[in-house]
Amino acid sequence: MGTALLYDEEMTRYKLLWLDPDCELERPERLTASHEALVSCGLAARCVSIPVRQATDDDILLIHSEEYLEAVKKTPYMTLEDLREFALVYGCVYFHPNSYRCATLAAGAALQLVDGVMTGRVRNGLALVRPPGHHSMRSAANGFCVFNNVAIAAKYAQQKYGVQRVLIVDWDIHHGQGVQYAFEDDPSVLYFSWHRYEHQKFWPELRESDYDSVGKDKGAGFNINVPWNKVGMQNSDYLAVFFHVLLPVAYEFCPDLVLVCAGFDSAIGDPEGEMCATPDIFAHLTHLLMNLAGGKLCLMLEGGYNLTSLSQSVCVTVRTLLGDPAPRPANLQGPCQSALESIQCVRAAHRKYWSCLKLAAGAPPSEVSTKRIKLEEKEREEKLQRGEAADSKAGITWPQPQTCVLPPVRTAVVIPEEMACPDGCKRFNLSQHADSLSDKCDPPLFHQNNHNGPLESHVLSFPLSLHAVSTLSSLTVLLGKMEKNEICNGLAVVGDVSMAMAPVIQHATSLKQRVLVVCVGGTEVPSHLPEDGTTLTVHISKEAPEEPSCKYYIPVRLKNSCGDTSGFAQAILSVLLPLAYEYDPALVLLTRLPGSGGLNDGAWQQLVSLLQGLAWGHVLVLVQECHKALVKPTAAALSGSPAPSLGRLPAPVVEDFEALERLRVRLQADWMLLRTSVQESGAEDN
Ligand code: X5A
Ligand code: ZN
Repeated sequence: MGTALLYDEEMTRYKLLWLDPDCELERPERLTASHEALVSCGLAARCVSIPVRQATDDDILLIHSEEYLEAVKKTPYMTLEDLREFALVYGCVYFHPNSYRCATLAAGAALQLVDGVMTGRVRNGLALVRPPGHHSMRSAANGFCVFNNVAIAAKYAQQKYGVQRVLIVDWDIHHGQGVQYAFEDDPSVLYFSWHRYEHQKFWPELRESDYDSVGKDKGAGFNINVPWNKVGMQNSDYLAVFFHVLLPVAYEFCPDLVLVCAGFDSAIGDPEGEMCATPDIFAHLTHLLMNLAGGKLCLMLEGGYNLTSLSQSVCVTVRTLLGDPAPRPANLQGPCQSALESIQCVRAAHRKYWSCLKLAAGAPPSEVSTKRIKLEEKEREEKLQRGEAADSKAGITWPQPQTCVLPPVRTAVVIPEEMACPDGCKRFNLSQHADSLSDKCDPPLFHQNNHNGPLESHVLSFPLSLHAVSTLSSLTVLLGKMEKNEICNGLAVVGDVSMAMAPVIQHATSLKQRVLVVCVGGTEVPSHLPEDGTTLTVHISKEAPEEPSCKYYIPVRLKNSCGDTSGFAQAILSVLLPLAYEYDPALVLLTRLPGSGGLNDGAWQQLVSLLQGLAWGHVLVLVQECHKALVKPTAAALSGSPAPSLGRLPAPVVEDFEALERLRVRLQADWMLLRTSVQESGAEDN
């Protein structure tokens, strides 16, 4: 199942015909540059190309009024003066004789993409369209938008395919007020938007873009606004919102389809957004959404006005949709105070609607924010007096997103001979690779054992069966190949997971690389864990100790074992992922130990899938022989199949939930990505 790319050159054939500084950003090159970038890095060729069609009147009327449609239909016949006058009625928008045609193609492309995904022809996709859609309203064009492509697509999916719940994620830097208005009282469409707001000083300057617009009537709780009250937001700020607001709610909502208002004006270099998140962040935003709704993910282009930043972001996004590993999420320093203030406010505003937010803190006293605004204004004035430009948009540069050579093997499995090799995987047993051991590029395995090698003496002092030795040896070779990026990820069935872990950790840390160890189940603290930061261990289990013993061993105690899927999901989304992203490992070792009973396969697959956002996807999974049945689902997740939806999550078990929250708060001093509220005391008090 592939990734669709929808594009039609026709959508480049309209432009601004008069002088208007507010509209000149929205130009045809946005589309040509994005598409050319996809072609030149070979991504377009890897996508399934689905033809674009025009949306019909009926399609457009799903969201817009007849009067408005009729008015737009007349624009192709208008004179320049008429067009100008027509556009003036609305805000921040222009019309061209070809605008109407392009707007029907933009909406039609979104619908074709929904058709492709809903019929199973493709798994996911991106529609590269102009004009954008999320600002347009029932009877009004606005903010470069004519028809609300994504809103139409959501209604269409519900009507044509009986889709019940649609999640719309709007990561464009502007508030898609058109989408908010369309679904404000509708609990079947959850709309999430973050946007530059600056306490209502930024366009469209609407009161209803603030965090306290949560939806109306039956739709209360189904509209989530995250206002950015400062420019310069970074990768950590975006990720913190995903981990602590969007993802927990999205998993609880359990959408059947995810649509994204994919505007890239939220990336660094964009003249509208003035944010500092780098294009690679879109790999992670995309990856983190790819396991919702069984992977049914449709992205429609909205904004994005810096052609370089836009093209890079589009490429990174499509690469991720195709299943390539995401770049390492380097240098995450935790969210800034202003972002934390917004996160705290949103969580507080929504805690009565979502059980995942039930324990969220209250909103910070508004005096905190007032104080900060005053301080900032003073700062700005001083800057201006010193002659520094208020915004230094010009000189912004950033490194090009990294790409890695795709390893020839995605998933290698070390499993008992009698087990069939799972689809899409390569069996990797030492006996079958005996020749490769003498290969020039392979480390001479048995030689390595003698000094500081992977199979250290204390490990070998266990009475090992020949089979166990050969499995451990296979693992060592496998790790070496992952290290060299010849294999992306791996899965091994071992007789004793806790024993197999030690040499693997040792091997990895001897390469002076950080290793994230995730243990699920297990009754005791894993032994042989270095405490010097070369590994970070997160131990999720019924029996995990109550208190962390050091910064790098984090027990997550779920008393109801892992059988409470809500608690488990919360542990993954709001504790494990933030820790893992901040730690930025070079390798992830995921182990499934006995005593993890009750955890359902779907939840396990979610974990396996989500962890692949780290370490360029280098994840090694060890499961104990008693969990042989996990081979198939684990291998599927490792080879890139989306995890199945967890279903509608029940309310979490209170005791576990409270313990998780206490743990998160306790760890906040060491791990900044775990923060969800402004620090009570601190520098800003003076
Ligand atoms: C789709 C989009 C922005 C309009 C900005 C008007 N519109 N100042 O990014
Ligand atoms: Zn925008």
